[in-house]
Amino acid sequence: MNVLILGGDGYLGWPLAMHLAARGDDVTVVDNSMRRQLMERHATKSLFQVPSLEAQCRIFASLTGRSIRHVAGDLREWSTWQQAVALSKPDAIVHFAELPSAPFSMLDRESGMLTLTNNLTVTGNLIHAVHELAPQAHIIKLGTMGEYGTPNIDIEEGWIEIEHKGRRDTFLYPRQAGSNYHTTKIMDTDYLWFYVRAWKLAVTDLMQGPVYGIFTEQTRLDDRLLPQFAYDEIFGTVINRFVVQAVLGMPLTVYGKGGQTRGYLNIVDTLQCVTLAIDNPARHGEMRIFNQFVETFSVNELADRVVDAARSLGMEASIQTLLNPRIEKEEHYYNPAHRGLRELGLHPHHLSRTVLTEMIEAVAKVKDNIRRETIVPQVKWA
Ligand code: USQ
Repeated sequence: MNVLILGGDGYLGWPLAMHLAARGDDVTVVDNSMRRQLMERHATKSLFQVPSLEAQCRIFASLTGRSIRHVAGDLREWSTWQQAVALSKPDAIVHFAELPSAPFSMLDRESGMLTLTNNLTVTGNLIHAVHELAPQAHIIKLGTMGEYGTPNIDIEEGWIEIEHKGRRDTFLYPRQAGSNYHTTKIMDTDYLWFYVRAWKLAVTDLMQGPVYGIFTEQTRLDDRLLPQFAYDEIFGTVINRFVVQAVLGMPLTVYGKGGQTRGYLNIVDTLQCVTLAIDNPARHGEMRIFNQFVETFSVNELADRVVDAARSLGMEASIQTLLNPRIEKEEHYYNPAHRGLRELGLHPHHLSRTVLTEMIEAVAKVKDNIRRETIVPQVKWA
């Protein structure tokens, strides 16, 4: 398969690029380093001091004999698309090239508008690039479980059949986002759904929950191949943050009552899910939606598990309840379906004590890199 990965420098894009290259796919990554620059600007850094994407591609090739093509470019610019599509001749395009942070999108006007314009401009260019330059390509778009919000009814896998005044039809499942960022993902889905109908694009939209983890078969090869791993209040996701907090010996930052429940998955399962989508493409004219997570936890359950794992290693660990900086339900019903990827063959990895202790030990080795001052939440929704 020829696979073009948009946003190949990210926490998920880089491990996916190595995973696909290792199994023999022809992989091209595109990135404009926006995420690295924004992390620098906000005085936060990846926990692991990883080389540039270009250097990582070279190191990976020297260790494995497999090459990954790299295009340094901004996907808001059409010239980047012309270059990347000509080089890749993609069968599949995986779209990770979005600003993925809810707190960043709520920071101020500039960050909110950058999230909106970047995410929708890249998706818009993707639609036109496939139509004009790669009409056979299958689009695999990273959406988010956060598009659905936390409704008081079961969450279906993308679609819902509604009966109204004696008539029936199927619609996108109702969406109600919890941040500016999550709202851009809803708009992406609507945008793609229109062009699936208009231009018969083949689209898989993966509604992913928060991801955790460090290690994949390839990131284990060499420390220089580790992904960018954020733990700060803006770019870090909750499990990764809790692990870093435990290593520092600071109380884990549970926001509000801690009953907020989401569907989580290990980074290795993200790679599995995207690969399954690539290998089993949507049909042209089909918008296929999968809910991409393995198990659900409340924030309190996650904090308890991290405390348990840290204590098993002899570390002191505790929990602190903070005033919730976000506007979200802190106790709610949550029952999302997640059948599609299992049916395609997903073998889930669960959040075990072993997984957590391995993460804690890896973070402890680079404890001196942690910037403690970036952990306590400052960005508020209200
Ligand atoms: N939370 C805490 N303490 C913390 C950090 C977070 O209690 O220190 C809580 C949040 O309030 C929220 C939950 O943990 O209720 C998850 O927060 P998160 O920051 O891990 O995840 P979120 O902001 O929802 O966004 C992340 C990714 C995003 C992805 C999304 C999937 O950054 O790219 O789309 O997870 S989902 O959550 O299903 O929408």
